[in-house]
Amino acid sequence: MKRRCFLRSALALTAAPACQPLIVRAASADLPEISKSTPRTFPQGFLWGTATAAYQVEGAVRADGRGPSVWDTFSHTPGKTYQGETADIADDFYHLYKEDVALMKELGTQTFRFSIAWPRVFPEGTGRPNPKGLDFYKRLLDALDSAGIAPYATLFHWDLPQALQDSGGWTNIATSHAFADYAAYVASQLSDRIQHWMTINEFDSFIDAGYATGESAPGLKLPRKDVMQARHYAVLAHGLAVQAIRAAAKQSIKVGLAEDISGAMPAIQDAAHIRAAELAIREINAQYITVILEGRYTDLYLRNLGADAPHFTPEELKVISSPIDFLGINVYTTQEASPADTPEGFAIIPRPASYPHASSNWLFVTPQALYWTPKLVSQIWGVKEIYITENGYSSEDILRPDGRVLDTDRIDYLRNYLLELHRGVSEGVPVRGYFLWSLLDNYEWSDGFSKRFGITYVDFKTQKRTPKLSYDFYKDLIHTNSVV
Ligand code: PNW
Repeated sequence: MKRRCFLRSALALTAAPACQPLIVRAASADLPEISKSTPRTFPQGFLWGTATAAYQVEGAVRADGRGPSVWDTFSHTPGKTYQGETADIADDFYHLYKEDVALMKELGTQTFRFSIAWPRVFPEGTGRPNPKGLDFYKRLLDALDSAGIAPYATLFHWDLPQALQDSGGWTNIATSHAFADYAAYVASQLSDRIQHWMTINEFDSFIDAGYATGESAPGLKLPRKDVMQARHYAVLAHGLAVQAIRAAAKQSIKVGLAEDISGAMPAIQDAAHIRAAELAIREINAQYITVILEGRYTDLYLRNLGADAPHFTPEELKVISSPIDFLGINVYTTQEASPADTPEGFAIIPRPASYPHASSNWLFVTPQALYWTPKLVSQIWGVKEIYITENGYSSEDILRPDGRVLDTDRIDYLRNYLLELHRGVSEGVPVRGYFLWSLLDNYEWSDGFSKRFGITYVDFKTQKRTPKLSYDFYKDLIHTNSVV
């Protein structure tokens, strides 16, 4: 009772007469001034940014000739998303992008990661491009340029043109070639203004969740063999696009991708656990990052799949492993590995029920993910340039009557993760920049608008933007290039 009284008084949330003596003490002038903790400063030139994706923010799904994507179909299918919510309007970024670029400028970010909607550029997936769709990105690039913010563009963040899905989507190799053609076209049109390109965002989230569990668009539950083949065609699409972008580019550009690499970290820091984490990262990412960086599927991956293993050719493996200039990793969470006497040589420790998580119940709070994931990736594969292409937190944000959103749990999450990132960078892990997910609350896929990841609160009825306390936290951090 006493304790609660103190807290209420200190925060001055309620006038509680019984707490008066404590308020008097807090206001007293003879308290010592408490110093800040030592700032952990990032290297000069470290890049700070925010990230978004087309379908999650743009809205305007029928504007200027945009064709339907699998996400339009999926979100309009009853029972697929939270309360049937769709991103028909979302943040209306298509019309409000100038206001949002102003928010970025005020924040002080040097970079912005966004995705280009394939169905805006090729409404049917292939065939004739739609110049009006591309014009939107030219307008956005103009606004970013005036604000001095460098664009980092992703070509595919899950919004596959529905027409391609109608002929099998990622289970059809024609989709891989269509993607390369789309990538070549966009690069030919925009590479004079965009230096950093990412082919694909998070394979697992549109292949495994789209074709195996059905939780994401197109919402299918296909036999394992078909899903394994779709995985292969998706990494093939990445490789073909890397080559296509380079061939079409008008200036020296950098190509990479953004992968939600399944992380693993040592449960405790001894040599055996570190080794287990190393083995785990390579093996549990065999189907995506490992084949992209090594040009081969691991023996264990192929053996475990048996007759369901994908069909592939040596030429395809060469294409898939086309050299990239940087690796983008989306880092939200990780899991603990320990050594095991199994063919894999590692085991993933099941999480205790009390493991803390965000509002999204998959987002377990593991700050050390930002230390271990980039460190292991750089050391296992010799990657020289890494970006954290996403990191963020869903909070039960409340817009208070005074118009503020005090998202202290998000701040705590970001501070702890960034301290760990700083630890790695100080030890030489080659991370060049960090993109916070997300600038704005937005459409969180099948969770609809029920999960808020933004550092800016969005009222989806009025489209009013309200920077949260975490926006101020990030602004200070960028301004000082330090986490404190
Ligand atoms: C990423 N998981 O998705 C996506 O790139 C974003 O579009 C998305 O809004 C953001 O993270 C937040 O969810 C993920 O289950 C979805 O581990 C699910 C997982 C990870 C990333």
